[in-house]
Amino acid sequence: MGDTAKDQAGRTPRAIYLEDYTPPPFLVDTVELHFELEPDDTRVRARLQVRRNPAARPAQPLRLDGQDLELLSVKLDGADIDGSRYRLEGQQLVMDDLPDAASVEIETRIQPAQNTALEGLYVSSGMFCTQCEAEGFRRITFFPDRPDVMARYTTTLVADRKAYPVLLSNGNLVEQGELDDGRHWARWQDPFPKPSYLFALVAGNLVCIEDSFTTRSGREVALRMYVEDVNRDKCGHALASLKQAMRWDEERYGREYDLDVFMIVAVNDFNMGAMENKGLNIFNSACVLASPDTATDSDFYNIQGIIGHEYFHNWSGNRVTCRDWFQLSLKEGFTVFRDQEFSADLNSRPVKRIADVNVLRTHQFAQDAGPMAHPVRPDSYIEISNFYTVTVYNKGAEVVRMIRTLVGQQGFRKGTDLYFERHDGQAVTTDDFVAAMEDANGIDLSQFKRWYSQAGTPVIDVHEDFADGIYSLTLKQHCPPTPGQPEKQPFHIPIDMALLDRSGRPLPLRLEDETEAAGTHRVLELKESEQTFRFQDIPERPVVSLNRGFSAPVKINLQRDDTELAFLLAHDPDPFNRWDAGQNLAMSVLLRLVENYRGERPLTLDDTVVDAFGALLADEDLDMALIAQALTLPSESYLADQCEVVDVDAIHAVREFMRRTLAQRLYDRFLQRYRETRSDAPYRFDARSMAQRSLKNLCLAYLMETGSEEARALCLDQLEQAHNMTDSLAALTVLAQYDLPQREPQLELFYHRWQHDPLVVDKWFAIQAGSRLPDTLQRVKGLLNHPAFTLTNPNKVRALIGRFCQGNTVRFHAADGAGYRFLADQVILLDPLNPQIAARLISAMSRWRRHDAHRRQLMKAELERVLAVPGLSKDVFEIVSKSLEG
Ligand code: 0A1
Ligand code: ZN
Repeated sequence: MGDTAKDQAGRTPRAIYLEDYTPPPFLVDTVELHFELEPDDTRVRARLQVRRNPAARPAQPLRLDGQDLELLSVKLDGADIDGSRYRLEGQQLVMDDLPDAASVEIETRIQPAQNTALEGLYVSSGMFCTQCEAEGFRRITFFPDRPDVMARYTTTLVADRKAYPVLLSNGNLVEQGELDDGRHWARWQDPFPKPSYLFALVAGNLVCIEDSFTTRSGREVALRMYVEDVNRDKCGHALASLKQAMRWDEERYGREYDLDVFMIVAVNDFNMGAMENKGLNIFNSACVLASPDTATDSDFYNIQGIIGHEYFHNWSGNRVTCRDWFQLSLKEGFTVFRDQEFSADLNSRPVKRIADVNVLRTHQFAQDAGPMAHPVRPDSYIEISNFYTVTVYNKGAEVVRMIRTLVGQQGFRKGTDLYFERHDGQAVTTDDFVAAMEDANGIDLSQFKRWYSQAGTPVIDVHEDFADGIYSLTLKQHCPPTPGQPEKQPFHIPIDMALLDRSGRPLPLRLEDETEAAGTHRVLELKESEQTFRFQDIPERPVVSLNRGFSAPVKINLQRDDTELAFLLAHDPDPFNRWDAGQNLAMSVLLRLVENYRGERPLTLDDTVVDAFGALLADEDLDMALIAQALTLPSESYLADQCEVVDVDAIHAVREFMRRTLAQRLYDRFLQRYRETRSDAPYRFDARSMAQRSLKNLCLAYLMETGSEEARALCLDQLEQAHNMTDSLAALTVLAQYDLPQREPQLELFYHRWQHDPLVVDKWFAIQAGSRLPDTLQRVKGLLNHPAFTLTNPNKVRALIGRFCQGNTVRFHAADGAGYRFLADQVILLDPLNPQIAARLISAMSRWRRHDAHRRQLMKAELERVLAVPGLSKDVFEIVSKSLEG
């Protein structure tokens, strides 16, 4: 750890360790909260019924967390007490010598309008709202702000009736009334015990869009969505998705909703996507509001998934919650798995799987290979907000998926039934989750649990042998070292596989100890460092299809030539592996081009490769979305991850070369497909129409690579004619990549058309920040001063700065270091306002060691400049210090 940096309180931030966990000394049975809401002077009264925890070490004091609070008064069992009966110790209020049960009442003052960190109670577009996960509740009142303290909440809100006609909190509305000073009040009661991170309140001038859902046991649930009046027409998709999610959880997991009302609120300023507060989900407006003319297919798709995700948390997270924050993946990994399956069931399963694996391989594998690598269940952290990561979420979901693969669909359902039954109302650990799976299925998953405790991406080296009708497959696993974990034990890895004959048909599989063949695919369980599987009666040398459907989150090391990859791309019956073969084919071509980039010879592309992609494009039977995914070349950042030392410019140049060459050689096919897929039908959100639009827009992007007049005319025509955001944004995004006379006027036109809609303006910022044109950084800097931009809105920051630094590899990594300087400057400005967002941004430089010496030096210097800033947040401190160390 760097030894000069200090946190905001002037201390060097300390790490918290899983092994130091101890049960809470006191439990809280009930909480009565009373809020008098004023933007600059909110009074909070909290009355806690506390009781000594019989499971804790005796004679410990009561410790209540509190941050940035002005303490006004403390009462014990109804009587005022003075400072001799309690002490403020760091960020805790400590009371010694309490009786075994007591009522503690505390009054505090906070300033929500000054809260730019967006944790705790804050004001967004004139409304009050909260974000308490992970440790935001302590910014509202003094409380044991840890998830293993579960209490019943009653919340009274008092506010000006005109400015805040809507007053919401968790649970059911039990009483409301008027005061004679123009204020009104409402009291909400949540019958379910919950941890403080699930507390929420909202007060504002909002309209309510209503719907309802009848549970399968016949209970009627009121569904209410609260939004600003201008957004009243953007609620339909979220409400439809919510009903789909409610039904799906009943059908797939036997889980019903448990309150009489389910509320969703859209807010403009939000650090993440959404939050599962009990009965009162709060959403980033970008992740919930949609209409065909302002939201794209991927927005619609994501909203459906996020609505599902937050709803599913009601069981996986709220009714059964986490004992401590090291267990975050208990709720997040499982819930991501649930939302992935929900989307797969409602749309195209292979398309969803490919998208999810793409995220995992580009972002999670990269995290595993860098200084912030951590296990799915981390064992230490400095700032928990930094651990809402692709590892905890997405790799966590893969771990749950592997359990399902190992126990089968029915065994998995038995396991989840047991888990919910055993732990309803409890705060538990990932070990408890695994134990339920083991007990329900009578199996031993002790080796498997290494997936929770060991970081890093396992690599499997594959060796094949074929002789005398016996095909031998040798799998050798190893896992590279990660910070704090130099050596790893072997993982328990489920590898789904098949053997294909010359025409692509899967062969019957019989292992040496079996009497007859059973099935044409197999889940092999690799548990040793090295294992050989021998398949009998194989008539010819087969082509192996390995890790089908990406059954394990590993890297497979198997040398194949272009012909074999092209064969799999054309024939593998597993759609995921078909796509994967295409990616591997493109990747091996691109990596060879990178090798030769600085040599004498001009770049060339073999016919095998062009023909393979051309055949795909012409395939009338294949799902159009799969074609589009297969024709999308691996991203520059994914390619960079495959290189020892990253050559940013070479990677960019060869990828552009391959796109251009495919576009030129397959021009007619792209054109034909483009024409076939254009349609004037009104917008519909369904898998088929989305697939059609994705293929059409992919074709347009390729056609534009050729620079033809014809392509340009098509692009401009699409911009003009488009009757939905998917098509107009796709055309504008392509146009923004080229220095053409129409570029500026079209960007301007778009802004003027949509300037009243902040979510569309975000897209407009992002398009410009993502342009590969050389002057992009200048442009981004200029846009920082645009009236629509503000550093205090996370969506704006992500659209402009985030897109440039994380989604525009070639411009961000410009050799003069201007991109790095820009990022550090922005992080230094942002950190005092919103540390969470600042920390996420600076992560763009955490893998600086992988670059050439010149860029390494530049990035390191910028990281050091950030680290030297006095009063740096814990959030940024942790990322920067670990990046410099790792
Ligand atoms: N539990 C939420 C994610 C979330 C985490 C932290 C937040 O504020 C800092 C907000 C949301 C989810 O998984 O959706
Ligand atoms: Zn979640």
